[in-house]
Amino acid sequence: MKNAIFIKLFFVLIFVTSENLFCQSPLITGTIKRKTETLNGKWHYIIDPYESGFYNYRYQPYDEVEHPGSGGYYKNFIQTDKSDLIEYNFDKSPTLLVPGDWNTQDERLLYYEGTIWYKKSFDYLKDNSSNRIFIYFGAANYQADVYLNGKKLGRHIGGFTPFNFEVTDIIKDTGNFIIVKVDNKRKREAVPTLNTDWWNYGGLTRDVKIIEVPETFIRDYFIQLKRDSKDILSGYVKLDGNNLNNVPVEIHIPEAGIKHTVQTNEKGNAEIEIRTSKLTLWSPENPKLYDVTLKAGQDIVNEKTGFRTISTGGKEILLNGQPVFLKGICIHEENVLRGNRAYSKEDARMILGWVKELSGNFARLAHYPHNGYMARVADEMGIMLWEEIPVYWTIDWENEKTFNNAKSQLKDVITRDKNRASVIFWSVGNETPVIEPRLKFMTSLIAEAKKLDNTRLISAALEQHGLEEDRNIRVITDPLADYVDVLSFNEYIGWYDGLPDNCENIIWKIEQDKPVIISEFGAGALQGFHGDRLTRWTEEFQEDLYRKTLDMLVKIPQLRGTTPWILCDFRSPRRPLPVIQDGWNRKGLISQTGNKKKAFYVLKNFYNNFELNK
Ligand code: GCB
Repeated sequence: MKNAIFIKLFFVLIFVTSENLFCQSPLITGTIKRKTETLNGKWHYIIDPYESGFYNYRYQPYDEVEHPGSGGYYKNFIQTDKSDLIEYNFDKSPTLLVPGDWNTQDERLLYYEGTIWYKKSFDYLKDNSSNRIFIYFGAANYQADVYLNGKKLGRHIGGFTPFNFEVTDIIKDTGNFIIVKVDNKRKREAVPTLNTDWWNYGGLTRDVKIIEVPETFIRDYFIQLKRDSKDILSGYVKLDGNNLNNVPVEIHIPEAGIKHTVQTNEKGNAEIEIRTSKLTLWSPENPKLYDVTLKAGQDIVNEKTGFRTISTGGKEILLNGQPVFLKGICIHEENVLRGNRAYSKEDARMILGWVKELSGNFARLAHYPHNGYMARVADEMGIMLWEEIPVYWTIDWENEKTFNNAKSQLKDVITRDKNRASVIFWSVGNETPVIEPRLKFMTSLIAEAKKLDNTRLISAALEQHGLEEDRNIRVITDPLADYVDVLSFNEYIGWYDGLPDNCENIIWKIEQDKPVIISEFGAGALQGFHGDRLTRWTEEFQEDLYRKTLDMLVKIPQLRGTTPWILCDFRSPRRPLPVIQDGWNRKGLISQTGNKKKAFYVLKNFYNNFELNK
């Protein structure tokens, strides 16, 4: 009897911990200059809409049953005897390029939502036998189950944030095979949820690489100017490994004459606080970056890093203490010329180059974390950024798992980009409805963002409303407005909300004493389609809307920035109108062919001439 209870308890324990058995390692930051080897390139793939490579005929996951047989794809069974029954073969299957969405690499996959299996073989020789090895994924949309050499490493949920697994004990010098099941099915409880206005690109959409580090290494560090201070660098360093206590960590910024050592505690953590008076602060006019090196034992991390302050005071946004107007534009993570997901440094240069051409100094990376190159290139080019998590429209507000999912996406993007001077905002969502459970959800995310990083501004793209007695009087009544540092809202007056002439009648009554950013406005136009200013989808309609909207917005006394919707046309299944849309949202200022529409020049002209009355 006692034994039976014990056995029961044992199984309960296994069940309770099984979610954590296969778990990711904490995220490694500063991966750019570490010792890495790319796993990008061609990966074999198998399309598996019924997930028969994952579940047996009783719908049990092969990787959880005692006798998986030869069915589970993760084992990569290969026929060795002529009588062997194996109904798949990765090596004879076609290949997809990684990084890259699958939708645009195989005609059958344009609208595909489901599971695809990826496989790559590789050899890997360690530099040093005591070193530790991780496999790092920039992103996989949406759920990834990862296996190395037939062993499950874990599962990651969320399509736009990085994750890594330690493989030190599994990786071999030769003959490794990594298999990833990627599933991009949309789900009600997911983040984002079922309905969005962008393409559900699936696959291993960002870089995949091997990272090799010493036994004890710098897993994470944060070094930025302390909130409201121009002469104290502060943050922390976190080591991972065996000998964590009392390790000296050296922080070296030669150009600023900084050489400073901190000692870790028994958990391998150390606080950083360094006084300095020699820093040239980062700004769009002078995007100064310093070589920052951290050394702990045998580990070295080195990154180009800028330092600046960002804060608000009354209706001002203050960059390095000076009022600034954010001349921005929204961006989706697409290379419009290829018509697919953007993933490279070159893509980032092209996209942010257009922001510069627009005379912009700011970009809103909508509506999910973009790849890590964006913030690095923005650092170099001097473009301030708004980064966002996909808490979009109709999230499952009362579901705790959904909240935890949103929270970990927030944590991961902050972990990845917190040392980038270009990033000045963390946004916790877009156009979420003003209902009770959502307020708790959103304010908890705001609290989390502040806890992780108190040096940046927090916002969310809210909505505005017309008063019942007079629809032309526009107000922000959302209680979330009290929790954000900057009041940002979207408005589509002239497109979804009357015609552009209506802009002249609008009266803004914004009671909140906070800077205001118009996080979206816009109109659809097919590049090359011309007509009068009242004909929808013409460049003239869009141009007129931009003129009238900007005239209207400058009357808002607290206006401190605009990010119209959007830099480039982008793919969206919500947009089927033949000839005009054909699956593209046409609110871009730049077309599918890379041509600028008339409204591009209206905005450019506005940004060139607008000066903040200080
Ligand atoms: C919005 C959304 C954005 C859409 C846009 C549109 O308010 O935030 O994701 O794509 O409107 O084009 O309707």
